[in-house]
Amino acid sequence: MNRVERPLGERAQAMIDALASITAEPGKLTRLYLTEEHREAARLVGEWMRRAGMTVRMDAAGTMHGVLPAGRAGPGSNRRLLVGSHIDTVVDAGRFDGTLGVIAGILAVEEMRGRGVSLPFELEVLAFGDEEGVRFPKTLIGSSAVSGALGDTMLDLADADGITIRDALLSFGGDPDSLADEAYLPGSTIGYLEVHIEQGPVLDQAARPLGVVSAIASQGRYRISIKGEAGHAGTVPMDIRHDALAAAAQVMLTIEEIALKHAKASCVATVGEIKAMPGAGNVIPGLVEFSLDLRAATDEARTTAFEAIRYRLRNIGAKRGVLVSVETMHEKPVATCAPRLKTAIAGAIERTTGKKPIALMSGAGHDGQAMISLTDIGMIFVRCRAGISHNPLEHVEPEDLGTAVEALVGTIESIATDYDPGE
Ligand code: HGY
Ligand code: MN
Ligand code: MN
Repeated sequence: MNRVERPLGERAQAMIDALASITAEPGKLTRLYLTEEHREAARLVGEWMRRAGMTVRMDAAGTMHGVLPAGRAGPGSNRRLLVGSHIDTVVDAGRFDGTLGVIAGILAVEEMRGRGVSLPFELEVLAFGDEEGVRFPKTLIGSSAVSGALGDTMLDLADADGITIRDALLSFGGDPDSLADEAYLPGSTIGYLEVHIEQGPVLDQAARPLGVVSAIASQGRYRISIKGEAGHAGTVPMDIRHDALAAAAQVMLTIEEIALKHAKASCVATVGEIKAMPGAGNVIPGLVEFSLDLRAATDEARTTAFEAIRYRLRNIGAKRGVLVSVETMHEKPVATCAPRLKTAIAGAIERTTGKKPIALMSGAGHDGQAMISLTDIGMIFVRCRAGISHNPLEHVEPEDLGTAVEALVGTIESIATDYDPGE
C-alpha cells in the first residue's frame, strides 16, 4: 500500500482485514498459538515489517520481531523502545483484539520513516503468538520469554489433543531449549507501548476515540475439578447421589454470588469452559472439570474473593460428598502503567484529538502484564463499538485506527524528545 495515496486508517483497516482472513475456521476468526494459521499470520506481519524498513526475525517462542535501527548514533542509541501486541485470537474472535497493536506499530514506523523522523534509540515491534492462552493452559508465553518471566515448568503443558508446548514449538520451528535465551537484559529497553482496543464501553459512551490506560487488572486463571460418583441415571435415588455436575452447578452460582458481592472492586468471575465425564446422557457425571477466570481492580479484592470461593467450595463438597480441587494455572498482580509513559501518551492523545484523554483501567489482560517484569509499560486504548470484544461483532472505525497510529507516533516522538540515555 502506497503511503501517500491511502489515508492511514484505511491502510490499517486493509491490514486488519488481511490478517482476519487467516483462520482455522472459515467464516469465523480462530488463530491459536503455534498453528499453521499462526505461522501464516507471522509471515505476513514479517513482510509488512520488512516493507517498513525493519530487520525481521522469528524468536524461539514464535514471536515475530521487527527492529528499526536508531536514526543517529550516540549515547543510548543501542537501547530499544518496544511496541507490540499479539496476533493470536480467541475462538470465533473479533479482528482487532491484538492485531491492531501490531499493525499500529508497523504503520507508526512507516509514517516516521516517511516523515523523516530520526530516533535516538532503536524501535522494535513485536508480534506475540500467545497472549490469549486459549490453546494451552498458559498465557503470555511470547512476552514472558522476552521479559524473562517464563519459568521452565510450562513446556510439558498440553493442549486438548495432548500435544505439549514443547512438541508444538518443535513442529512450529520454535526452539523450546532456547526460550531462556530470548530474555532481554534489564536496562536494554526504554519501555513497552501497546495500542489495544478497550474491549469495554467507556470510550464509546464518552464519545472519545482514545484513552490512556492507568493499570491492568489483577487476574487469576484456575482449573476446578469435582470428583463425585458416576452411576445409572435411572436407578440411583436422588438423596444418595454424588453428582459432580449438580455440585458444579451449585459451585458456579456460588462463584457468581461472591463476585457480585465484590463488584465494588470491579471483581468479575467467569466459567468459560466445562467438561462433564463420562459425558453420556444416562450416566450421573462422576467427574467435572471447569475453568475459573477471576479478576479485580486490586490484588487484595481478587485474593479475598478467591479465598471466599475456596471456603464455600469446601462446604459444598462436604455436603454433597464430592471432592473439590482447585489448581492455579496463572496469576498476575495489577500491572501499573508507568507515569512517564502515561504522560507521553496523554500528551500525544491531546495533540492528536484536541482533548485531554480519559484515563481508565483495563479489565482485560495484556502482554504488558508480562513485559512489566522487564521494563515500564504504557497503553493506548482505542474505542470499540459498544465495547464488544471476543466476539465477531468487534468493530473499530477506520478513522479511529488512523487516530490511534498518529497518537502512537506522537508518543514515540515525545519519548525521543525527552530521551535521556542515562536514565
Ligand atoms: O483474557 C484476557 O483478558 C485477554 O483477552 N487475554
Ligand atoms: Mn488482546
Ligand atoms: Mn483477547
